[in-house]
Amino acid sequence: MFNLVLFGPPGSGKGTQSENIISQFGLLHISTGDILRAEVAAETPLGVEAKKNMDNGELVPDEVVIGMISSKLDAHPEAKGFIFDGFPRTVAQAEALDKLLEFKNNPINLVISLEVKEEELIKRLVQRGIDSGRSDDTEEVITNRIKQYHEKTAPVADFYKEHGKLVSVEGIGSIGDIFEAISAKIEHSLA
Ligand code: B4P
Repeated sequence: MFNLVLFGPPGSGKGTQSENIISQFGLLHISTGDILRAEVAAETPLGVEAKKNMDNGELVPDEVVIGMISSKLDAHPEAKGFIFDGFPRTVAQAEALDKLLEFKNNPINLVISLEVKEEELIKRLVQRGIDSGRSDDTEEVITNRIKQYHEKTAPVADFYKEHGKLVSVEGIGSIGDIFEAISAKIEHSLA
């Protein structure tokens, strides 16, 4: 089993690169952003509550997101590995994930951090907002999402660095070139 965390600020390309990684390495994709957007679209009680956080650029509470991950892991005992996209986003989530995986005897093998400077993140997300109409891609909300990232999510990188699992990949350039750099890190870790 191979478990990978794709880490980075909002708009760094986690979702974009996950698609390539899944098809190349056959890992099962778990994107908390996608799961939450599906709950919002279905207007479930969880989705109605989560939408308030998401539309303000805030994180959804840890216990909600951890519960979602736990159910996803349980639902796929056949998986040969998982790619965690957009999770963990707080140190509490990272600790909870370690506990869930410890229970299954399959720890996180590798954490890839996509490095993208702030002005590029804002440019990409504003453009995505124009193209897709995503309600959390307005300039005001993006500013808060980046603030939340620095306050709550950036410490997750230190958590994995201390555990010797973090590697960085330059996240600016063509999607194909970035994918090649990511693949090299995964191949190295698998070898
Ligand atoms: P997410 O859905 O995780 O989204 P994201 O951080 O905005 O995007 P990502 O990094 O995946 O970027 P993408 O590939 O799409 O989170 C949304 C919200 O959900 C959060 O704000 C939070 O409220 C909530 N949430 C999710 N997980 C949570 C958790 N664990 N705990 C609490 N709350 C949680 O790329 C962005 C854009 O850039 C795209 O338009 C793409 O086409 C473009 N792009 C990608 N790569 C590029 C490249 N190399 N060059 C140019 N453009 C590129």
